Amino acid sequence: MKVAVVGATGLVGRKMLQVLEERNFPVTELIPVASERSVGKEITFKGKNYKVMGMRDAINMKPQLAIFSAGGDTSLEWAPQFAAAGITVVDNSSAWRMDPTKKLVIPEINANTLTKEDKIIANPNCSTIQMLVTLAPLHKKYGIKRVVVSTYQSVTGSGLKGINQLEGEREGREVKKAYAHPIDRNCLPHCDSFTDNGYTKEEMKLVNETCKILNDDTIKVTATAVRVPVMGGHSESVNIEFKQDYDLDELRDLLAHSEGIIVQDDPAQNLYPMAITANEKDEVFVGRLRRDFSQPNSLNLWVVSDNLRKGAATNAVQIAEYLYKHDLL
Ligand code: 2RA
Repeated sequence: MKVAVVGATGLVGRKMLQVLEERNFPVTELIPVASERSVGKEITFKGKNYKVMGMRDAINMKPQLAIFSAGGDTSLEWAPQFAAAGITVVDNSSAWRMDPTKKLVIPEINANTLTKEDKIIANPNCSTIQMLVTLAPLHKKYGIKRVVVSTYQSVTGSGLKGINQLEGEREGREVKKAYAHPIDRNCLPHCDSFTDNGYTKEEMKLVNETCKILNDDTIKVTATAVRVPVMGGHSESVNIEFKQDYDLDELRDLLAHSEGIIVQDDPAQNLYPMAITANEKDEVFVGRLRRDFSQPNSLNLWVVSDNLRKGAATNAVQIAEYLYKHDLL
């Protein structure tokens, strides 16, 4: 299959190439696409060199699939042009996520809603993906009324500029700033930009995407998204109020047998999910499961996942795998 990767030279784009190769997705010809300044650069994929090309040339190569991670503006301009040429687009930007005509997909939850007519498919935000892989089985069994989440997000969520600022500060080098303040030895309650309601766009993604993906607008969500000086992996503290009571051991067992989840939950052995152990893995790691004694039917848990993999590249490739397996391309 001819596959285009749009944004192939970026942090997530490069991770997409890595995951496509690792999972042996049936790519017979790669079409790496990037901005004009990167055209002509060479990309090595499955031992073969490919030259980066521009958008129009990529469309003319007629790939069956294009996986985008090139920012919202580029996706708004070009995803419809790829789709109009009959190319199925899986887009990692926020451009199409809340568009009522576009599917927002986490394969473990709602890939079964996909059809051949879906030519632009949205990949949810990284912090949403890891939270919902965990919440979906719990919502199905117990019904979720309300979620309170605080995130602790890696600088890799800001791409190379986030990594460069942290490394530069640690090494005492002047670098281009990704953030409003220093990030080394600091935490910033500021991911993405602030909106008129006092929340950041990152926090509102958690609020809005949760209801769309679980297809339930009654779920109440409130979020605080924090940038932390961590190189790989987002962590989240999640408080959940259910519609009914639960048995903690039964709930833990349900998660342990849910697709895409690894439960790491043995405080006596200091076993709980950590960014350094989730890094470069595709699962969502859940631990610190405990009843919230402050209100009925409520639970606290801790979720960690590699934001560049399951939070972006792997989820997108898993969508592509579903499309290929079910002959929807
Ligand atoms: C972040 N979730 O971590 C955003 C990027 N996708 O900044």
